[in-house]
Amino acid sequence: MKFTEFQEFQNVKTLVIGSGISGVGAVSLLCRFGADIIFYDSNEKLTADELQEKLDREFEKETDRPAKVQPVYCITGELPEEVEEQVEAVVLSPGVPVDIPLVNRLRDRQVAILGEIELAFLAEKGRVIGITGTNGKTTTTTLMGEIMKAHLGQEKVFVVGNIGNPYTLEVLKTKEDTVTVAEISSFQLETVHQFQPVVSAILNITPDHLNRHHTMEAYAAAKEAITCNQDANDICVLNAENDYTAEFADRCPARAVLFSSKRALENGYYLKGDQVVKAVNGVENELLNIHRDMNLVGICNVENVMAAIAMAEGMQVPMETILAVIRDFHAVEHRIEYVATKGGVDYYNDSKGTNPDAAIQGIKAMSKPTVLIGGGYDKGNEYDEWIESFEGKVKALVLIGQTREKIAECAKAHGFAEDRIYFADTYEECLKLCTELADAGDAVLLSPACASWGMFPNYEVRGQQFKEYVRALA
Ligand code: UMA
Repeated sequence: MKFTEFQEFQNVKTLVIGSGISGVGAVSLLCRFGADIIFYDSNEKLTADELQEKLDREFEKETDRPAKVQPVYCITGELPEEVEEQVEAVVLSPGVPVDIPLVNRLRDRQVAILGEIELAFLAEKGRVIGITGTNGKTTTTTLMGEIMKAHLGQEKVFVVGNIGNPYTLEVLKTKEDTVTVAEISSFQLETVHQFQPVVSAILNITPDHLNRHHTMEAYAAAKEAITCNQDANDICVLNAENDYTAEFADRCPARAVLFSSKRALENGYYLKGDQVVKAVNGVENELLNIHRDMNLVGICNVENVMAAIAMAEGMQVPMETILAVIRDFHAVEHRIEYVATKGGVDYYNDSKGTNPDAAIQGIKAMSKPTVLIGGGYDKGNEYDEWIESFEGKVKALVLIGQTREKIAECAKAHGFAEDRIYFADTYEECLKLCTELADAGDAVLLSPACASWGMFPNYEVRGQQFKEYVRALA
């Protein structure tokens, strides 16, 4: 069974797996589609009543909710065989791997498997901009949303997806003249079938989430799937300096538009000295000065800005609108975010540095001796390049979480002095150590190179807690 129209869900026995924000969004939308829903979470610590309460809380907010919708059957723990047998379609939350036994069995039975993004897209009425990449997605998506709002008006733009706003909860507001700016993770791209952005971007592809995708090839393929329904009328913005995305430019089904932070391009956007330049057939046009016309720091952000300019031009936004928004735009929370100066020490929250490559950008952006907080959930990443990027800037390493021993061993192997490595069990302890280790004129940076899972529900909560501890310092 294949779903190409949302009307096809009428009375279809649909299993929604995962009771996080995506699952709640998917159920809410499927109710409108008239589906016969089973809302399921494999976490046996949750109860069916708790799942129902999550739905009730969402439904209460929905003022336009139809009076008559089918009741939702909620279930947690093991899914009974007789329930599984009835399932005709399944909607996966992003955090649910596509190769767990339950999903494999359903796939073998030819049951349609959709992601939450795909489900939402079936009801999309306007144009979509899709943004993926290992790092920079959230900053670029937020900036892109602001540019589109400046161009079309607040009410005509929806910013959704991995950024933390489920697409399924917004899509019914879309109209022919609206634009949806969607941050899409590799997890979400594993389960798209019809999803077709008019403009997409793959900002970069570096090792991440390998415990889920198993190989770099599979991870890159998931990212490339953002273009799987695009054609030559569509645009895909790609980073000319990333091995994976540069190579993809020749295979990309959409018209590839390139940006580079390292060299001039015959056609595309690039950094030349302190200027972002656009070239058309080798003819250059200076667009902005990265110090005067941007508040964001770091080369990674210059790349994000170039990608946003390329996408916005692809959406026919006038350059003066684009540049005006960039001039006013400030760092997104949890991305190399300045928190406070306490005792002469600057504190930065880069909790979104959830993989080594993102964390490299974090440390690169520091200009002072830095006490670095790292460690967290083990996604199977290697830390060598991250440690090498310290370049004498890191005066102490405070490590926490599942990966702390692995990182410590790696740091020592790269010549980082053992007596400058410290372990903490809690974030409170981390902060205490940092205040002892950092002197006036230093910086403390939380940029863990690891996900927060296991200690926190997500990187936002980790960053919030860090900021609370910092603000409470004398
Ligand atoms: N679950 C199962 N079975 C499983 C696995 C999980 O039932 O086999 C259940 C869990 O018990 C849990 C629920 O699924 O109750 C969680 O679902 P989820 O992890 O998909 O969480 P959501 O709250 O729906 O959040 C998801 C994204 N989470 C992940 O991709 C892990 C959010 O991205 C995203 O903001 C949100 O959808 C809206 O689109 C977070 C993230 O960490 C921020 N993303 C990764 C990243 O940015 O690196 C990809």
